[in-house]
Amino acid sequence: MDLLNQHAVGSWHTHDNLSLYWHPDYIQSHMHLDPNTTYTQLLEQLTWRQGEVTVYGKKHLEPRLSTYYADPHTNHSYSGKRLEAQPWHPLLLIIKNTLEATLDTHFNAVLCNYYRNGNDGMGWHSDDEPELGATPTIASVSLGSPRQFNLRNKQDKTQKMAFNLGGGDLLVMTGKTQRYWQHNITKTTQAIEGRINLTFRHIQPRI
Ligand SMILES: [Mn+2]
Repeated sequence: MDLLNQHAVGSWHTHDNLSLYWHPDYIQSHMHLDPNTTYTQLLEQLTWRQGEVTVYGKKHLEPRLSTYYADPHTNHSYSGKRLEAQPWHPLLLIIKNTLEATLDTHFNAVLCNYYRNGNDGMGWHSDDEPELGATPTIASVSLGSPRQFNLRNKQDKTQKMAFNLGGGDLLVMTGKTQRYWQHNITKTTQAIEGRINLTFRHIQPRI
């Protein structure tokens, strides 16, 4: 796969249509940003909202806050929720530009999620909305407290993989990962601080 340029030093995890690239401490080593400062800046400066999603016809408050920044006219929706594109925040733009250089790809949107504590999480799902295309590359940057990120095969749910994503880590999902695998963030009773997750995507224009 021609995804990465020669400067990337993370590791690939590939298995049965799963295609992941994990680069711990990416923010520190590649961008020379302090992950704690970056976390605090984004927590204070992004316009966080608790969204409502429709799952099996019922409306729920999402157990996390989120916000969406993107190029103009880049519409994105999931679980019956349409995301309103806001103009790029300068810090998100810096991270986007660095990721594009590392991964030799183009992103035009970022869905940002804020897990306030261990009671926030996200159930099993795939990022398989049609506007992402058949084989999306999604680059996820974690900031704040480490959280466990799990993956399982859709057909054979005994096939699993887990990552403890810490502040500054980059995890890229690509290839057929969204088609054949699901992911989640499990809730935990441990007393933990918040985590911000920036998921950079490329939304395909509507034809
Ligand atoms: Mn997801």
